[in-house]
Amino acid sequence: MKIAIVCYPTFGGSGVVATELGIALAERGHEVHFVTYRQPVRLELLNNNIHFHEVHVPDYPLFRYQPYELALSSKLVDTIKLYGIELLHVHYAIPHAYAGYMAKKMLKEDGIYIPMITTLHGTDITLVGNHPFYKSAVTFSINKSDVVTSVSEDLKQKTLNIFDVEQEINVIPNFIDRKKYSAGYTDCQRTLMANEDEKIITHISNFRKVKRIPDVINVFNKVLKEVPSKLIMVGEGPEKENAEKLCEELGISDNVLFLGNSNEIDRILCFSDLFLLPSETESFGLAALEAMINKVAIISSNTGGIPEVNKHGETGFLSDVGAVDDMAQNAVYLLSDDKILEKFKDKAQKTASEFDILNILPLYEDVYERAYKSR
Ligand code: GMT
Repeated sequence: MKIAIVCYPTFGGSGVVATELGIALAERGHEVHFVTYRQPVRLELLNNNIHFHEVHVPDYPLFRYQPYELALSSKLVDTIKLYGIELLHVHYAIPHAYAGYMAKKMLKEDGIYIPMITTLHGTDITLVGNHPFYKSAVTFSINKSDVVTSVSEDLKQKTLNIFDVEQEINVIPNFIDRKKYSAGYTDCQRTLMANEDEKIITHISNFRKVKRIPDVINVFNKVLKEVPSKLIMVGEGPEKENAEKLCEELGISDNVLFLGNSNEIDRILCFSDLFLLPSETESFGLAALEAMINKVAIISSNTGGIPEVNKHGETGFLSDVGAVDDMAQNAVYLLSDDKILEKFKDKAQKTASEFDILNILPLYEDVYERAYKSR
């Protein structure tokens, strides 16, 4: 099929999922067209089956806010016509589903019918879409989608609770590409990051409030009192500066490395022992899944879709949001006994394997087919 994918091209989970999905679809022989304002970060190679179309929004002084939706829907119409695209898949409802619907309407005027699949990722429902300023438009564009998918059962339930949704919501979990990890890393350079007697704890996120970055630091501070260890913080975002300050105040800066955004998180995760994800809310927790496939155990909050990924007492532990002491205790328990840690790491990797793209891709292909047939 010829598929247009709309997503955020940034380091966020929704963009990563959309990009990896597009790459996998292209490998299966579909022709994939990414339409977004920058080339997605994980999209390296463009080829016959993978195209990228940049949405330009000219800066005009009259506008206080530049009309991105308008530019996006216009670009969609042109691209769909030019390449004979058969299906539109938008990731993250705001504003993509809205712009997608407008494109659909415009194309209909020319006798072109294009089915639209909307994938809900989390904050488009729980934080942003929920806002009264956006809610009507988000409800409208979800209901106008031909097929709606959500990345976890929890997000599906939240969507049904928050919005007046008439559409069926299909749960299609996020995924990893298992074959990338089966060989392991021959150049996994643990010694660059920590001494031999130290354990390595990692956190990866966009450093927004919802990630509860101070909890990450406070859990680590408690762990450090019991277990020699290093904390690796990967990502950029508004909470990063405060996190650096907190490390200074606690006197633990020498043990915490802030690496910024990385395109090579697997090279960091391959030598990590534990991953911390104490988020306020998380529709899925793709970062945890990526850690798990790299054989990393998880200490996380028991919120949103995380329990669908991190199995309490098997792949790691779940604690209530903000329960820093409990998280630290669980982390110390795992890090203090290599045999136990290894068992959890193994189970984490096995559990993550169930989310292999080979199992998930056919679910997307099914909904594509259904949407296409409903024309
Ligand atoms: O984690 C973020 O804040 C970024 C956000 C995004 O839209 O990229 O992530 C959301 O989508 C990811 C991919 O489906 C999920 O794994 C994350 O759990 C979800 N984030 C939240 O719900 C906070």
